[in-house]
Amino acid sequence: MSELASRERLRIAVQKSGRLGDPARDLLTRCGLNFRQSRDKLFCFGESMPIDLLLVRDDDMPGLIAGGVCDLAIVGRNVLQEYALGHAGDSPFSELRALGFGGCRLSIALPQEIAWCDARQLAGQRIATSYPNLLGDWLRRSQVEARIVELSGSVEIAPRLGTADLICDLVSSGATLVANQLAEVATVMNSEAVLAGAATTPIDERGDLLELLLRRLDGVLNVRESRLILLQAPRAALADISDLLPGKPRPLVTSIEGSPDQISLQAVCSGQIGWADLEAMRRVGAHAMLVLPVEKMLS
Ligand code: PRT
Ligand code: ZN
Repeated sequence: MSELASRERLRIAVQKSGRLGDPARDLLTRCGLNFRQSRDKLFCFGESMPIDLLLVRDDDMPGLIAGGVCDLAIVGRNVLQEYALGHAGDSPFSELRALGFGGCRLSIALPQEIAWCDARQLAGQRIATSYPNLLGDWLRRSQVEARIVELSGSVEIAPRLGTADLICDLVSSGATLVANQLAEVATVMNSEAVLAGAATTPIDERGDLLELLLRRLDGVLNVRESRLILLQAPRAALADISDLLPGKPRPLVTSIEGSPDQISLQAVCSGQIGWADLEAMRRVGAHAMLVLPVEKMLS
């Protein structure tokens, strides 16, 4: 068995710079991992667990997993699927978890002065993109033949330079399109950062480590939108207050020493608790309300 195939430590590819690097490392830190960075800043040695990071460009990540150099990667779904479409012979990746950051969409955008009807009007047009496989796949599914102009960056200026008629690029706020007088007209795919791995789980120590990491990740991801609420109220208001708790959790209710008609309530609510929720609870008698973010949860 090769050295790579029999590694005991799990290796995760994380973006070296770029928009997914910091949130990826932050997420892993919240899973209890901490790292010592090598002097060349390309490798982070896991000190709390046998899990190391390789800091690379996102475009290299699918190949690193396919080649067995890394077990996992935190990468945009767009990058993963672009690679998978171009390497039909490789074993596919598995998307282990969607991570809820790096949200964007790969969209078709036209110069604002051109009216949009449907995909058929793209026939024969030149479309600039960094995602030729995803775009090609979408055009095939839309039964449209167009010319794909592959660019590695600055896609949005291609129509103004005359090198393409329209573009297919990632959009998040839409500000870049507006600044370049382009209008978003169709979505090719929705994307976000995902934890990706090879299609088959490693059967050595890394398999157990992966399971542990996924459990911790779920403990962080599942409570990310959750809030812990603490409050006091008259016992008679319990039913009304329970009805108002976002996500309708089962609250933990305790009596307040010396005040038998008063209760103290604690509940983990799925979703934000807004001012309006608190005001509604106050109207039915709640007071001393505290809302706290939840960092992690293990059931
Ligand atoms: O150096 P490296 O190769 O690793 O990084 P990169 O420059 O290729 O990628 P990077 O860091 O820009 O993006 C990494 C990943 O973040 C992408 O693959 C997506 O999964 C995700 N992501 C989320 C985005 C955006 N949002 C995004 N808005 N990636 C790029 N953009 C760009 C887009 O290309 C366009 O130029 O931002 C501009 C549009 O943004 P808005 O807000 O103006 O619409
Ligand atoms: Zn890249």
